[in-house]
Amino acid sequence: MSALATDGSAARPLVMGVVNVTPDSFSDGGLFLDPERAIAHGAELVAEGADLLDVGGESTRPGAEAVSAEVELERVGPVVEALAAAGGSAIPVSIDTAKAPVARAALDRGAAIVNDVTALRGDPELAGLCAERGCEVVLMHMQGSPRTMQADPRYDDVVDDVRAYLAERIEAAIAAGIGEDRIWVDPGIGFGKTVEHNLELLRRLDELAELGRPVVIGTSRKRFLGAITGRDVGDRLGATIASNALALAAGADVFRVHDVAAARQALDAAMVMLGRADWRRPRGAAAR
Ligand code: HH2
Repeated sequence: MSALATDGSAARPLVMGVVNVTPDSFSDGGLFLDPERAIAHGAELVAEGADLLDVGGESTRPGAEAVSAEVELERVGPVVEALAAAGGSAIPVSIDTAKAPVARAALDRGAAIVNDVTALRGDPELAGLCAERGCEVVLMHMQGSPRTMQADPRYDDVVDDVRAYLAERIEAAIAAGIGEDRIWVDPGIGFGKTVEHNLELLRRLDELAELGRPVVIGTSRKRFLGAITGRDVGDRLGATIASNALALAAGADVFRVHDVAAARQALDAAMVMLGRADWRRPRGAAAR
């Protein structure tokens, strides 16, 4: 199942709702570790207008401890299964993992997309698995690893460096047999980047769109938004929305967010303001 048109373009912005089945995610750790709560949360995000759900069982926040494939799978397995089954009639589920055994089990349970923050560098088995299954793959840029990435991130030119990295990872994915039309790219906001690096990537996102693949962007509630607003992690929705609207204007296609209803409304309205959608036919308009 593809979440995009056959030419790889998104006719409208796709909202990817985050379901973190973890005890330690940076903004919602522990809230949805119980599978029943995670499943209910995913269903709620679908009702709020998500186009995709991204289910993850390992936090990648700076300094996070790695977890084993067994633990990760125990967390995400039942959640993917329930949401992908419900999504048989509704929306595709993405598995946020760098581990082939977790991805395999999630694909077996109905996931349609593999979202890998290591861009297929973390597990040598993952590229072949994705090629074999023909699923969509998100290749994200990260400098270093979650444990160390925020120590002292450096680039010559962050946008040129991220773009070159993603171009190389696209080539590697294609060489492994993954169809180019299955590949999405993501600059990895907050993954080995200073506040300035994140801002520069957002301002020049159009240069990543030139790679010709759908661009995923994940700014939701992240630390750089706290740095520029002085707001705590639970109080960054306004800044998240601003970053999503500007990223949309700069060419982003897929928006990974925790707060789906607000993002959906903002992105649909921004599409009209950008002259890319007709306001006379608002999405989901109440018949009055
Ligand atoms: N950000 C996070 C996790 N996965 N995947 C992509 N493609 N892009 C991102 O920006 C991205 C991602 C971090 O957010 P979250 O999942 O809420 O936190 P944690 O890693 O602490 O679980």
